[in-house]
Formats: sequence, structure tokens, C-alpha cells
Amino acid sequence: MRRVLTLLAAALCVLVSVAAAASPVIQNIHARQHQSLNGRWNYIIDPYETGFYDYRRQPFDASAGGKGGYFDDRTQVGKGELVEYNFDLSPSMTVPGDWNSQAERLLFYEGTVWLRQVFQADPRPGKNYFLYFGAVNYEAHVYLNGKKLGTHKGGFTPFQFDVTGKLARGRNFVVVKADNKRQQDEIPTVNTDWWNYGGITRDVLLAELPASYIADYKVQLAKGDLKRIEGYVQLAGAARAQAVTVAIPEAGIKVTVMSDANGRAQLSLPVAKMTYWSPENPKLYKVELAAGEDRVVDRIGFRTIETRGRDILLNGKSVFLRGISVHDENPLIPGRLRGAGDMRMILQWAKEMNANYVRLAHYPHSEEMVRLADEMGLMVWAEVPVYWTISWTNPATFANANAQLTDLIVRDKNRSSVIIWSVGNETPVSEPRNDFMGRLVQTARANDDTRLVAAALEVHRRETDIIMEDPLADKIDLISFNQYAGWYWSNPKEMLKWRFNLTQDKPVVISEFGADALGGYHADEDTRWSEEYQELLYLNQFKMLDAIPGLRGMTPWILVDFRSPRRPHPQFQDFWNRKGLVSETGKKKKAFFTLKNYYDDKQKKFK
Ligand code: GCB
Repeated sequence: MRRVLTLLAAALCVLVSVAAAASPVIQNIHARQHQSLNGRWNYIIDPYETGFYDYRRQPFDASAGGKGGYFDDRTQVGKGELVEYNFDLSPSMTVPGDWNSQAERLLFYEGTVWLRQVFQADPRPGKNYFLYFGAVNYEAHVYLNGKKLGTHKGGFTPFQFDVTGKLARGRNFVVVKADNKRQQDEIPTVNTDWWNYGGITRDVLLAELPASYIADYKVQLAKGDLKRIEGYVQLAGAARAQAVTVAIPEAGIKVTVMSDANGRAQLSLPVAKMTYWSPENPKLYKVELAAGEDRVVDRIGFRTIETRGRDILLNGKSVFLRGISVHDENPLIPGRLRGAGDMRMILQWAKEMNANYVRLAHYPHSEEMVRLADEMGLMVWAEVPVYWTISWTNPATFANANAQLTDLIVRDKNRSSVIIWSVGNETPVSEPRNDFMGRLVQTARANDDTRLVAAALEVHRRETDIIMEDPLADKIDLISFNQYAGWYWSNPKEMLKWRFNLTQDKPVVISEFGADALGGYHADEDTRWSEEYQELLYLNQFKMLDAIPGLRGMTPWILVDFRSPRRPHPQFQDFWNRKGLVSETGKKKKAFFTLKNYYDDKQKKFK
């Protein structure tokens, strides 16, 4: 009986979570008719979750009326009534924006903050409405006009709720309970080397779409085929079977196809003449899609990416990935990147060092960042926060990682800049981990066969050899790994004793190496934390790497110093990881130019 009850309870839980789940995200939502809900949001800090649980620790939103929960915007209360919160009288912060950088008392905060925005709406009959969030870190409970829309976990991927029929004419309010507490079974887990910025860190939109609408599409060159565009258009809403038109006027392409009863129209379009996207010429075409009343325009680049033996081929030609790793953080006004200006600054630094490639570590960066990379001509390694010691055997943890990976691919599958999906970083080899990661590789390939799949692996030392003995290496397309010769082991002079002995017949792309240097601190090259030490480490690392026959790229760690709670040294760190080639004040360290010289040289050799 007990078992039956447990099963029933489990089934109910699944039902509840499905009912509360967000609906699939609409492709290119920023290009649709929408109202921005960005701006100043009032907030209440709630470390004990008093607005969520009653004093018996029962959630208010499960009980009748939910009286007491902070999701109701009770600014008008009856005389004598006890209400212990008030959004109108509470402080406000900017959304999108992490909370840590907006109030001193929130710098190290990990827990719940409630945020509320008031907006006007004028819903029209026959239209669909979606409330969209670019990202909320980490767990979000979302309420519209006091009623729960649902929940979402995962701090870096978009989600949305269908609010058709739920909007009032005139005043509406949306409340988000955002909780950034770290938990062992989540993705990422409790231990990371970056700041756990909480809050609504990306755009919030209310989108309006016709009764039938274009929900999703993929318009990309077929795998390894420069002469054919392959993909689909997915319709949703009332009428699913419709004529769908796809036009790329500048490439002389225009077709009309019928979608099936599920709203799916498959595309296979011959390409006659086209300028292919590349870092040297990041050509983007205007792509117009139309079905019934709906129409959406995107800007898409077309390129192929493949490996052949130890080579990486971009549009059929051998390419060397002159890269750099990047976090989603602004050093100058610390906090998550706040918009196109911040993003351009970061990517411009990468361009200045003659990079053609960036690793957007360790989690999905914003869609806007990836679109900028499209426009500025930077190839992208995109990653999910499967980082270090995840709970490998927990099925819910896997489901979460799998969902984050899928959502990333769904969002960015039309971006020519993205050439690699990375399924994780420095995950320690074990049976359960190999299985978990192997299944993520399968998910990436099942969702998108046009890009490479990789992971930042670890290498091992045997005598003076550096070797790769991770079974995951057999399942991915690159021999990609982090290694910290000269910093976490050995030193910049002695590291030259070691040599890479990599036997796999695959391109080698180093996902990390580096050393900390405090910007402006000068000493001899044996002195840790000095710019000279960092510079020598880079020079000697190049010698070691250039001896690898299949070396096809690298993303040293990292473009800019970044905040990390794991870095407390008062003189050299002060909660900053100093492996940046640009300091926290935006000043380029010596090794920035060392890497630039190396890349200038590589570029000549790979012409
Ligand atoms: C790594 C991690 C990265 C860290 C870096 C470091 O291997 O992948 O997230 O920040 O090392 O500085 O130790």
C-alpha cells in the first residue's frame, strides 16, 4: 500500500511539474511583435523564503488563494489586515541585471529574491501571448496577476509561458521568485569557479503572435554540403497545415512548401551561388519566413564545419581556431554583461588579439552575444554548465542537463558563428560520468548534426608524457582539454620537460591553459602573479603545443579577469581570478600581446 501511495504521489508530482512547465521557446522572439518588461523591478530579499512557505513550511501557492505569499501584489489592504510586505515601498533594481552588482548587501547573497514589475496590456482577441525570460538564475517561480504560471530551473537558458487569456486589459503585474542557492543535484552543482550571479539576468518580453504562428525554424546548410540548405519550419496555434514561404532574396532563393497536420514543413533548398560565412567575411543573409498572417525575418550566415582526420574544415578549407575563453561578465562595472555595448567591448578585445574564435564558457551566454559573434565574425564554442562534480547517478540531474543542452541548441541552431556544442568541462572520469556525458553527446548529435560536439576534458601525466585517456574522447569530434602546466603543476621553465603524446586521429583544440597575473604587477619571470611569469608561461606553452601534430586551435584561459568566490588572496586576488589577459580595469597585460603575436604568425601559416 505504501508503495502504491508513493507511486501515486510520484505520478502526481510528474503531472504537477508538467502542468507547471514552460512552453517551448519561440525562435527569434526578439524579432516578433513584443513589449519589453525590462526596466526597474521592485524587489524583496527573502533569505528564509517567508513569502513562499508558511510557518509550517507549507508552500502558500499550493494552498487555497495563496494568502500570505509574496506573489500577490497587495498594495491595497483592508484596515486592520496584517500584511508584512509591500512591493511599492521596496527598493528597485534594473532588469535585466544580476542582483549582486546592484546592492552592496547582495554581493555574496545566495537565496531567494522576489521581483515585481507592473505593466499595461491591451490583449486582442485571436492573438497568442507569451511571457518570455531570456534567463533567470537559478530557479524561477513565475506569477501573473497573483496566479502561478510555472517554474523553471537553469540559470542561462530562455523560457516562456503561454499567457493567452490570462492578461487583464490595463494593469497587470508579474512576480518572479528567483532563487540562486547552489545545490549538489543541480546543473551546475555547488562548486564552480565563477560568481553565482542571481536574478533576472536577461530580457523579459511579452510577445504577441497571430492565432497561427511560426514557432520554430532551422535554415542551415546541410552537413558538409555547400550546395544545399536543409531545415524546417514549425507552425503552432490554430491552423497547422498551411503554405509556408521561405525567401533569401539576395541568394535568389524563394520556395513555398505545405506544412503537415503537425505544422511541420521540411526544407531542402538547392544553393546556386552564395557567399559563405567566415571570420574574414561574416556575411549574413536576410531570411524571410511567412505563413498565413505571420511573418518573421532573421539574419543568417551559411557555412559548413567538419573534421577530417586531424583537420578542421570551415567551408571545406582547413582552419586554425585562434581563440580565447570568455565569461559572461563585465570587469569594469562587475556583473553580468548588461547589453550590446558590454558584449561588443568583450568581443572587440578578442578581435584586437586577432582571434577568430571564442569559447563562451562555461554556460550558455545570451542570444545577443551569439548574434554579435555572427556579425563580428567570431566562431563560437558554446557550452552547458556541466562542470566538475555533477551528481552523475541522479536521473533528475541528467534530465536537467539534457534540457539545458537541448534549449541551447534550439535557441542557437541558426547561428553560423556556433561551430561547437560542448557538453561540459573537466568532469572526472568514472563509469556513471562516462554514461551521463555519452548521453549528452547523443542529445547534441540528435538535435543538430551540422556542428561539432566536444567537451573540455582533462589530460594525465605519465613520466614526461601528457596523455589523453578519457573514453569520452572517442565519442566527440575533437581532442579538447584543459591543462595548466606551469601554474597548477610545474613552472614556466620546467614545464618544457613534458611533451604531449596524443594518439587519437582527431584535431586537437586546447580548451584552457593559463596563469594568474595581477595587472600592473611587474617582477622577474620566476615570480608568481607577475605579468612576466604569465608571459613566459604563454611562450613556453606555445612551444609545447606547436609540437602536437594535430594542433588546430586553442582558447587560453581567459580574456578578462573575472570574479570568483574561490579566490580570496587579499593581495593578488581579492575574489578575482587573475588569469585574464586584460585586467579588471580593462588594461591589457603583457601576455595579451604575446598571444596576439602568436596568432598573427598562425594566421600567416594557415593562409
Ligand atoms: C579550470 C576551469 C575554469 C577555472 C580555471 C582556473 O580548469 O575550467 O573554470 O576558472 O581552471 O583558473 O583554475
